[in-house]
Amino acid sequence: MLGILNLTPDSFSDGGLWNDPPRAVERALSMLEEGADLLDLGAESTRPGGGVYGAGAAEVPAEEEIARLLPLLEAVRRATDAPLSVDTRKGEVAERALAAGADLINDVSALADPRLARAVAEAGCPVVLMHSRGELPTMQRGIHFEDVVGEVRAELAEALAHARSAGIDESQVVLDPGIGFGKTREQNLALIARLGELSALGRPLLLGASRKSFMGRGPAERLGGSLAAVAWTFGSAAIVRVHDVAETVQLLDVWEALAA
Ligand code: HH2
Repeated sequence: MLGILNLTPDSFSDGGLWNDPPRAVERALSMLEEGADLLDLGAESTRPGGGVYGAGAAEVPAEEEIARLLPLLEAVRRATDAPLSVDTRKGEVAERALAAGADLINDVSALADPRLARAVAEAGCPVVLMHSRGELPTMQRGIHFEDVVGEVRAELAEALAHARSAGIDESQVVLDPGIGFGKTREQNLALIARLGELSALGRPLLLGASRKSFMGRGPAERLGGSLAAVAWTFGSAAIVRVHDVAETVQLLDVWEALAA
């Protein structure tokens, strides 16, 4: 399980909560104590625009993302040996993060920046490639899929082939259907319901459904829906990306005990 640590002022559900080093370290350690296996540090919100989030998140220049991320990443790195992922779309940020001790890169743009692909290929580290269509500011407009699961599967296969052609070994890659990124509520539900069909791609799958807007209500009131998505994908998602670590651990413990 991957615990989310948003080091941003504007993330949709926890913006501004953890953006100073002592609080970030405290939050990181508490998620690990609660049972997170790894942490995902993000210094740029990727809230898509054109839908419920209006204009979406503002694009952050690389220098600003680095200035936000590095002190917090360094502080968390000093405090724990747990694997640390960095959520970024920018090669420059990925290079600095890997040099500062990040273990993997989580790229919601699936290698749109060739410099990020080079950094990952050179480091030989794991990388998450997430599915999305279009640009973040307008992603929730004009959405069209005939067969969302089939098309996401085909586009993730293309992302994997693109990674290989950039010198990244297939064994480094984790794939993610990109819940909430350029998809309607029904399409998000179909991708979660049929996540197992993406196993045909032969790579571990990551699911990021935590507190996403397709569940309706406000972000703080989406715990039940977030847990339902984790429960449903037990067995098909290798990694779940969550805000509510303790609650998710409890769900998984009980689920496993029932299945034993
Ligand atoms: N979702 C968000 C951010 N990064 N990475 C992956 N691999 N998969 C996801 O579904 C995913 C992601 C958006 O959620 P959050 O980090 O909570 O919000 P924000 O982007 O506003 O910081």
